Amino acid sequence: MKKLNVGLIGYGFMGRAHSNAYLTVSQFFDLNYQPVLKAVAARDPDKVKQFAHKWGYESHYSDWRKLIEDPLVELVDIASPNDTHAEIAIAALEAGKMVLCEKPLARNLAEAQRMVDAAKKAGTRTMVWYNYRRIPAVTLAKQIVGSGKIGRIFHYRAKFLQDWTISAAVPQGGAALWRLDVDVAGSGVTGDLLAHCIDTAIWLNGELESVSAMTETFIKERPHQLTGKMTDVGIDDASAFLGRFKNGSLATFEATRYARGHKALYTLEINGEHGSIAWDLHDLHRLQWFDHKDEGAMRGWRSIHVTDGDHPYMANWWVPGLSIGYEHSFIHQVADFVNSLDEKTPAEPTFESALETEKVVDAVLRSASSKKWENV
Ligand code: SOE
Repeated sequence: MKKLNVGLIGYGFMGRAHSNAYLTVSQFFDLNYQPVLKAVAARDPDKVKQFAHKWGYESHYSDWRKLIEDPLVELVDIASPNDTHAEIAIAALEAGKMVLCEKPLARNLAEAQRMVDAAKKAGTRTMVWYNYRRIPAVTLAKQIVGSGKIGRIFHYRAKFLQDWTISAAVPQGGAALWRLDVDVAGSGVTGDLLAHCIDTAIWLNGELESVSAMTETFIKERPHQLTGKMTDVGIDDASAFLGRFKNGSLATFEATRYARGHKALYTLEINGEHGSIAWDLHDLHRLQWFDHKDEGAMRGWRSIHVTDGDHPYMANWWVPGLSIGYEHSFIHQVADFVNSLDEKTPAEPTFESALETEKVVDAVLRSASSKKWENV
C-alpha cells in the first residue's frame, strides 16, 4: 500500500477526531493509500510534544510554517481555530500540498474566497470537514432523496441546539473557548453550528436562493480568558432563518447555545411529495422514513436502524445491529478522501463547494443586520 503523509495543525477536539480517523481508517477500509501520522504542529512546544507521543506522530513543530516546509508532508490538515484557516491553507496550497480544513472554511466570505482562489491555482486536492454527511443514516437520507422516492421536496427543516454558554461566567477567548471570541471565530452559532445544517441541506436539497434571518447575543459582555478583562461579546448566541431553496422548497433553520437541556441536538427533516425523512444526532444510527406509497392501513413512520451491511459504510464495521458513533463520520470522510485520490472526481465538499455554505452564512448575517430578505 502506498503511503499518504499527513501533517496536522492543531491538537484540540478536532485534532483528536482527525488523528483517530487517520489511525483507524486502514484497519477497516481497503484503501490504496495508508495515512501516516508524519508531523503535528501547534503553538505550545510541550503540549505538542506530548500530543505527538500520545498519537504516534513521527515529528512535531511549534511553528506551523515548519510543518508546511517539511518535504515529507504531503497533506496538511488544519484543525486549528478559524482565524488561522486562511493563512495556513493558502501557504500550504502555495507549497503544493493537499489541504483538508476543519469547518467552517473561514471566518468570513472574503477569506473563504481567497482560499478557494488559492486552491484553484494550486490544483491540488482540498476538502472541508463537514463530517455529518458521513453518518450512515444521513448518507442513507441522501440515497433516498437521490432515488426520487421522496418526490418533489416542499420543506427542509434543521436545527442545532446546545446549552453550554448560558452562564455569563463562561469566559470568551483562548483554549477551548475561542468559539466565543468573534475575532477568532468570525461569527457565533451561525458559522459554528448552522454551517453544519447548511452544508447538509445543500448536499441533500440543493442550493439556497434567499434568506430572512435573525440573530441575538444574549450575554453582551464576558471576561476574556487571555486578558482577564470584561470584553464586549461580538458573536451571535442564537441564529434562525427562513429561506427559499432554488428548487422551490422552503427552509426553516435554527441554531443556539441557549437551549437548556440540549447538548448537540442536530435534527433535520425533509417533507416531500411521496414521503418524509427525519434524523436526530442524539439517535444518530436511526433514520425515520415515512412512505406514502405504503399500503394505506399499514402506513406509518419507519425507524430504520442503519446498521446493516447494505447500509452506507456499515459493511466495513461490525455485524448487523451493532451501532457505530460520532467519530466514525471522520473515519468515513478520510476513507472517501483517500479513495478519491486515484479518481478524477474529488471527495466532497472541496473548498470550492464549501464556499456555497459560506455564502449562505454571509447572507444570514447580512439579513440579521439589515432586517430584510437577502439573496445568497
Ligand atoms: C461546538 O460546540 C461544536 O463542537 C462544533 O464546533 C462542532 O462543529 C459540532 O460538530 C459540535 O459542536
